[in-house]
Amino acid sequence: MKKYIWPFLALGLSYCQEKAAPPAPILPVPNERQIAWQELQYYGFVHFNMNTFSDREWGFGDEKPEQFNPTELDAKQWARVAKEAGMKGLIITAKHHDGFVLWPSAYTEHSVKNSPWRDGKGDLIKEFADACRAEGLKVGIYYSPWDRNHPDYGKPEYVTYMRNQLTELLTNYGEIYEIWFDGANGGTGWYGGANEERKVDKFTYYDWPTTIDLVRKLQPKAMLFSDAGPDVRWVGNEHGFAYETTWSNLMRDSVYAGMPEFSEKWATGQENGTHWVPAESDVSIRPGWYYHAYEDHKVRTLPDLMEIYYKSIGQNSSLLINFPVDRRGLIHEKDEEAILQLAAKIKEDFAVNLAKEASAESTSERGFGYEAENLLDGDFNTYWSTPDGEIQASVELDFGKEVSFNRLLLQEFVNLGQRVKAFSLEKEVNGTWKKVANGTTIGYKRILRFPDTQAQKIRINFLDGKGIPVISEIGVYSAPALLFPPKIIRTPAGKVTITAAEKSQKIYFTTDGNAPKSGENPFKGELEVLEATTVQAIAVDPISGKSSEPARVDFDLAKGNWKAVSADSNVVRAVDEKTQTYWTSQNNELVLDLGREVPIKGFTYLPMQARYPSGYIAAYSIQLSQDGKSWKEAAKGEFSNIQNSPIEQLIRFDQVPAKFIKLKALRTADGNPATFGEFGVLTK
Ligand code: FUL
Ligand code: CA
Repeated sequence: MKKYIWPFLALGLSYCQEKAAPPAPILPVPNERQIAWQELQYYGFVHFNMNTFSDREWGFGDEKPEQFNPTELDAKQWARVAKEAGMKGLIITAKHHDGFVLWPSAYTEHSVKNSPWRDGKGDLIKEFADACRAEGLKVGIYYSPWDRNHPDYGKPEYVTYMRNQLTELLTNYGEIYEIWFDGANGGTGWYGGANEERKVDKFTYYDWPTTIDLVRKLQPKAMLFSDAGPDVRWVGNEHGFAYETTWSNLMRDSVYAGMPEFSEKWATGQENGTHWVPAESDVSIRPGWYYHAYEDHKVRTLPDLMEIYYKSIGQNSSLLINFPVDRRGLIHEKDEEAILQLAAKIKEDFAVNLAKEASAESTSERGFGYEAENLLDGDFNTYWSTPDGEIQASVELDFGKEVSFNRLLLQEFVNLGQRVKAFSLEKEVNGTWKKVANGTTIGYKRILRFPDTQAQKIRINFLDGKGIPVISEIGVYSAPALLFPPKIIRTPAGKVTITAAEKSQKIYFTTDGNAPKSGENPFKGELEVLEATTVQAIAVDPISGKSSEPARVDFDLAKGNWKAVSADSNVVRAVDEKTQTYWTSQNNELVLDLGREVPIKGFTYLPMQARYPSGYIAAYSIQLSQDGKSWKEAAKGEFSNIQNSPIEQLIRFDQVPAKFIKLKALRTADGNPATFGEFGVLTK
């Protein structure tokens, strides 16, 4: 509306025209601490402590300080990676459930001061804080209330211990931006040698109000995280996903840290929540929070990480990605590579805000100072709003020419409360409006993803809310397709499916060993592979024409006609072509009837891929038979390093025709019954 006014006239008007009254806040609203924090959005976790050396996720508490011995620890490397990844801060596990502390606390001997690291003179919290600040990162502290080492855990004395340690942490290391209180408490522990289960009433035992007062006194700017806040809440899962409807409002008084029904009932926040307690999505870049060499091949892929980004930051939540720092004391090369790929892709997706070049008009405007132009100025603190009572309104953007886009970003000026409950995006097609996408809540930031669409004019309709819309920013982007080698999988019956990371992409494939080419042999969903065949495929973005790197799977015999010989019906999980399922064999062997005689030249064994490994075969014997009764050993040997690297093992031997095959575990890595993630026969 204002765009036709000459600059001097606008200037004159701004002198004589008073800014209209701002919208009244809708409670709850964020406090100053929360307003400063919400801009950070993206920061990192460092899980590095005793578990790194005991190879556990939850240490029992009986570990010895001598075990803590990183060889090349360099907190500067952590900070450099986090900074390059675009993170704004880092949070370190100063003390995890096993009780070992990373600083020379005066209140315990269970600390770095009794470890070989830096001859017991090290202070990792100091090194960490210095490294972060040198990179301009904010410093955060994770402190586990549960302590499986401390003899007094469960008694009032322990709560004093906890406060003494918090006082050290919050006094000696400069400004702390977030303090992270974990809600986990499994009960059992070493507890100074008592070796027992200690249950505490999580609601009353820690006397949180007193601890919160202490934190406020020592670090008035620090955000306090726990399931229940008070400043920032857990998102309720460890996948890094917030919800399509995510409120920063929380019925805070109904929630306490560690309550069992939290995820189901409270994690999304509530429209009528009484307090401002925004969500934080925490997720590890690997399955575990702590480093395990056996997860080196399970670092999250770029599509996974992008999904996390859009479902956390894109759904009104901050994002906390964890680095399981390794035994050297470094962020592993693979984790670094993955996080930098994510950073590059985010940059690419949001490189150009098409809305910046557009003109904006709204169906209704609050008055001077709240114009639709405020939506496009890149400033969160300027916003568009409507007259009191006008909850429904639309904003129209005219790009001046047809543009192609697939992302809509909206920010509510939540400093006046979260309001929007429903909105939609439409585009103009020959004079009529057609729906493109819609959403529910917005909050600090909401990003909608939808297939590429073209238009010169779009409009955003604010359809329902707790009050009039108060919107800071609109962004419209054309994110280049995520080109990733497609996934190639097969059913036991031999049906092959090939899927790309994004639906709009075309897939081209080959089965003759040649490299797939764009435009040649498109995948139409019909492919059967029963014999040894190499399937290769690429994904091609229809708009840019760009191709992904090829994916390649060397299939061998399909497993549909095989019969696993076992009384346990779960045995099928060893040959179901699913890498995530596994079978545990009580007699340490897997016997298969292949249904016909085949020329066997070897086999493949995929160890179980589930989170907590058990029964990896470390030494094997492979035996063949014509009748399932008399067996002949075809090969025997070792799967070296399987514990640390549980990838598919492939063993070849001289061809033998056989109808039956048996894989026998001579030894498992941990002595537990043998497990089989997936077994295959090689004929080529
Ligand atoms: C959980 C803990 O039990 C995990 O070990 C990890 O620290 C994660 C961030 O929080 O509750
Ligand atoms: Ca603005």
